[in-house]
Amino acid sequence: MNGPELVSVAPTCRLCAGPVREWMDLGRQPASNAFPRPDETDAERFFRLAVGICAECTMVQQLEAMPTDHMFRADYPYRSSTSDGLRRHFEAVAGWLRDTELTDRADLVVEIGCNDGAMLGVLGASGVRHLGVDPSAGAARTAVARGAEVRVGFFDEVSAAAIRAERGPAKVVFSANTISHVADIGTVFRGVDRLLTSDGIFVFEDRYVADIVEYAYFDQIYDEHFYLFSVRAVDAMVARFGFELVDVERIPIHGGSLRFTVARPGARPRRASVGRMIDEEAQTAIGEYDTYLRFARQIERVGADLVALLTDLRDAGRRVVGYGATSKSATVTNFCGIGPDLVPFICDTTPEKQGRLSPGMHIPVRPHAAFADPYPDYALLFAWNHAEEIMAKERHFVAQGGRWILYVPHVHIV
Ligand code: JHZ
Repeated sequence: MNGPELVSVAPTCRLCAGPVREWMDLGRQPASNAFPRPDETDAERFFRLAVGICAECTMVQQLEAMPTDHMFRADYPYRSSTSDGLRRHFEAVAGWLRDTELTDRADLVVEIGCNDGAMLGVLGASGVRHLGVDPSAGAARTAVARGAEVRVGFFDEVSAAAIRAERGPAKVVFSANTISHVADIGTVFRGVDRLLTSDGIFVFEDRYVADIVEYAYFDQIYDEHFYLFSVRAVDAMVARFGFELVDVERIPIHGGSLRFTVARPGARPRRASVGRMIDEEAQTAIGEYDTYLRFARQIERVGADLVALLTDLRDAGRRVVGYGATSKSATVTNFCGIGPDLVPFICDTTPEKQGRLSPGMHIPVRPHAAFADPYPDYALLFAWNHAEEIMAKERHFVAQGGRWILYVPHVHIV
């Protein structure tokens, strides 16, 4: 076994230098999207997945960080378009930006972390001036095939300055499920500062910490989700980087997310939604340490219940298969110690994950066809955020007696 690889430790807040109080240690964890081949397991890297909250700005953040270039490599396997729901969501985002902001032929949109072009491909097809920036060459190839233009690499002040020099300023900078992933988040905001027009907007979507706590989505905590955003903490963060949070909206993605709209101070009216949500967070104590301590106790309970259920099913001779080799499943399996003895394989539609092993616990990942060959007795739904879509698709599994196991907000069988 490799020892934990401690890369960088932040006893103080990455944003305001206030003290960070740890509330949960989820143990030794791998990079959640590094699926090793069976002969590559010795090269896996681990870190201590510990989460805390800043006593001053209330940003929830990890105490140690997996290095960015290890998480987001050229062969990063996640693809936004593997879910119909996400594809429809990004088509809607593209339509909204095109109709409200990108109305002039000269307007430029830059997407940070464009992945396989689920959003940008739609704008490209509409003739909108655009550029995606993404470190994954594999995902970028698919985006390009969809008609999007992509620069392979990270977005920071240097690449942003180069984009501005080549193409001029951007009216919109957009990003989904990326901004919270960057521990050194100042590089992103300095890049946006270089790139954005004086009246432009920076729109980013990310998971909402209040939903994670309320519905016990503890598996949304993994290496890539370095920060868990609240409105109050993001409001303070963007102000620190010289911007203003002008709007915030709840969106039903990945179990509960927020769409933040940021502008230069005074450039856009600040909508009432910002103050209203900050007040709601104060009423539900979302910025308080004790809220997270209670959440940590709930996580321990869910983990113990899940292992007990899987052990009972195995001992009773029942077949359980994992469904969806999500990043989230890395947290669940490594935190609970769930390996191939309890879940012999996970099926997943992503070709880049198939034939490989799950990070850390080394559960084989098989193509979707393996699910019905033959159907298991139980399917452990790691992709619970796509439950509606998956359960509709897998009606036959249930019709012939199969059952789903869910572990959020508590362990239950449906
Ligand atoms: P899904 C990733 O998280 C990583 P993950 C990242 N950090 C992030 O924030 C979100 O995405 C946006 C498979 N699947 O969306 C495909 C099926 O097999 O929950 C995927 O491997 N059959 C950037 O990985 C996985 O499940 C299906 O029918 O937690 C879903 O991954 C469907 C719908 C999915 O994100």
